[in-house]
Amino acid sequence: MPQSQTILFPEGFLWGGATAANQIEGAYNSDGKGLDAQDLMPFVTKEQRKGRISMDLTSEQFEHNLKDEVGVYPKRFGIDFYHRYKEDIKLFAEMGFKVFRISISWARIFPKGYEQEPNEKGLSFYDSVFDECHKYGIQPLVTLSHYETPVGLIKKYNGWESREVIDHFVHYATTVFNRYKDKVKYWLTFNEINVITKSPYTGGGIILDRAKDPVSVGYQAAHHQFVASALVTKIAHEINSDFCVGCMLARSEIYPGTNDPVDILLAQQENNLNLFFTDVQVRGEYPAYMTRYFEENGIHIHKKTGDDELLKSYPVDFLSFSYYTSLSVSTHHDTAASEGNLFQGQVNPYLETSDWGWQIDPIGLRVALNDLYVRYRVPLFIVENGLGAYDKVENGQIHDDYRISYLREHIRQIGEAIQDGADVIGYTSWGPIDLVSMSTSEMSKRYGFVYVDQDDEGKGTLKRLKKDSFYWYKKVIASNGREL
Ligand code: BGP
Repeated sequence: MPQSQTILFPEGFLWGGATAANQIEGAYNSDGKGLDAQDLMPFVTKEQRKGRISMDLTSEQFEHNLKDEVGVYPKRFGIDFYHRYKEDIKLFAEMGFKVFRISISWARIFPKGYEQEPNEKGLSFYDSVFDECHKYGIQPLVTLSHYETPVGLIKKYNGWESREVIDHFVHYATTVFNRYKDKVKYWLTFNEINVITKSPYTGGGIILDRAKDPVSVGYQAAHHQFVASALVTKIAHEINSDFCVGCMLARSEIYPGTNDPVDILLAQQENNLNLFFTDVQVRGEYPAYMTRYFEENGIHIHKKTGDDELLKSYPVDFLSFSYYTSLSVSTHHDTAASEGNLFQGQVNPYLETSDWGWQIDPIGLRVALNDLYVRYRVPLFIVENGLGAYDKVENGQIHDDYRISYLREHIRQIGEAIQDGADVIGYTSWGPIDLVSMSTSEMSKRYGFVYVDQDDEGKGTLKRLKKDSFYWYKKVIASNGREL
């Protein structure tokens, strides 16, 4: 397969790293913050997962975890970014970051999610974070909702099951758009919006056994998020015409496991189920294949008059996505399932896997970029990609050549896709500093260029150490991707 000798990234390419409030901040109940969905997620060991990850809570688990205020949930610790953001942003600046992706914790701004008046302490925390970024010429890229539905909205409405949550989200988004209109240009509405149909609690604060129609609730909630996203895109542009608002999809290129036409069709259908979300958010309409899917699966979506026009009128400005792995599907063999953070497929014998069993497929990223660009013709932004691995500290050093090689190969394929013609505007690797895992709440699943001395129970000095990959990524950014 011919590969370019020199990979060329466009001038102004947005290099950086991506995080989420619930995985880094800690201080889960400081300065008026309310609890959010992620504060109640328990620690899940590898043995407990047995290859499948549950990111949903039953009513019983929810009530139980809610009463437990002793902090046994490691996510609540984060990595103390709330108090150490200056030190951390300085490290990102040293690597030359052009952009830093964070989420605003909704429950820091509106502790229950539905108040009228925002919590000033929450707002001023993000003021300080953005100011610190700008001190070094780093653009913040802000996710409005990264699995952080406030617990108040879960209790009152069962989260995004209810249409009423749209108004509260719009109020929250409008508040932060106004407040940060001169500090933030790039916004994402819902992190990995497609997760809501896989894991309604994580994606939308929905407790399944409370849902009126458990079969339809994921897609119904997705509809509410589409409407919310369109409304805030409209408002964002009214507040500042320079704002760029993107959607965010968990993307895994889905391959047919064999060349049996039945498998080709299956892969096409699975890809459509994944891309349905961006079809709505970028093209502004429900695709016909979903009408059939809904009918065949007994899914009923309630739309209000005017919803379709709204979706059509306010599509997003760019498409962002996470990419960790590809998936294979086949009707033929029932081989072991491959793992992924949220989606499972079948083992692809051509691919190696990470310590957590996620298949590593850099070429799949090139395929994904090319497919997305051909389908949508809008700017693309890879806002998550990285390798979760165990790291060893030896004499204060971390030799993470495995991470460097993972990232190098993925970045190389981004360069190839750019040369294939895809319009790619940026790349933020996941977890530039070690953080708490989303799916397992582990600390030992590390993604960072910067090591954080903390174990799975939240114990450690929290000292930050530069890994070998820190110096490597610095070189990559300084050479605008020429030196890999
Ligand atoms: C994505 C989430 C992130 C993140 C990442 C890695 O799906 O948007 O929040 O954590 O996956 O997953 P994990 O932390 O489970 O390794």
